[in-house]
Amino acid sequence: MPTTSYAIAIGSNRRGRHGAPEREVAAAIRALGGVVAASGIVASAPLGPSIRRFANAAVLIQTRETPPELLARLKRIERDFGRRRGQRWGARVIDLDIVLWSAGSWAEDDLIVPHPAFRTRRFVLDPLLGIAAAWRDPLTNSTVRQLAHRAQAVDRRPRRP
Ligand code: A4P
Ligand code: MG
Repeated sequence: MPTTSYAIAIGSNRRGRHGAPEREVAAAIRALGGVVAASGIVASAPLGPSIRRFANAAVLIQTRETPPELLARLKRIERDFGRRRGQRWGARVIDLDIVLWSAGSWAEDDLIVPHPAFRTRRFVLDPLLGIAAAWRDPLTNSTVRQLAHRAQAVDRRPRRP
């Protein structure tokens, strides 16, 4: 495989051996390797049933790995960080999701790229905006900048009574 780029979203809302969630995210960025750009680490309110605040970040990496090879490595890192299985949406020491791939899209049962939920999630789009604003989603043809600004506008919309 020639070298391609991936955008990876990182999330944590549970302490691990590196410390608080922010420390776990920073350690995951170091563990990834091939990182060519990294966002800052932001705090975000949990989406979904978990009540614990998240630390989130996004990075760009360059690698010769195919999407399944990269996913296998991400899962090894998650395991190494002490993430337990069978707690979907639960509190986790580290969550590593493949968001975008420079070579386009990938669809298998257990691996879908672009990540199906990234287009409306500010905890993914806000960090990504600083490092990959011009990256185009191959499915909607929108840039990260457009998706991020749309998601920000939705959040600013007044709530109905
Ligand atoms: N999978 C499929 N496509 C991908 C992909 N592009 N990247 C499969 C990574 N994995 C992918 O993921 C479940 C399965 O999805 C994997 O085994 C893989 O084969 P998981 O990481 O084991 O479980 P999960 O993270 O609980 O599920 P999922 O669907 O990744 O959850 P989400 O959607 O990531 O939600 N709120 C805030 N503020 N910040 C967060 O980071 N994260 C979640 C997790 C919920 N709320 C949050 C945050
Ligand atoms: Mg995940």
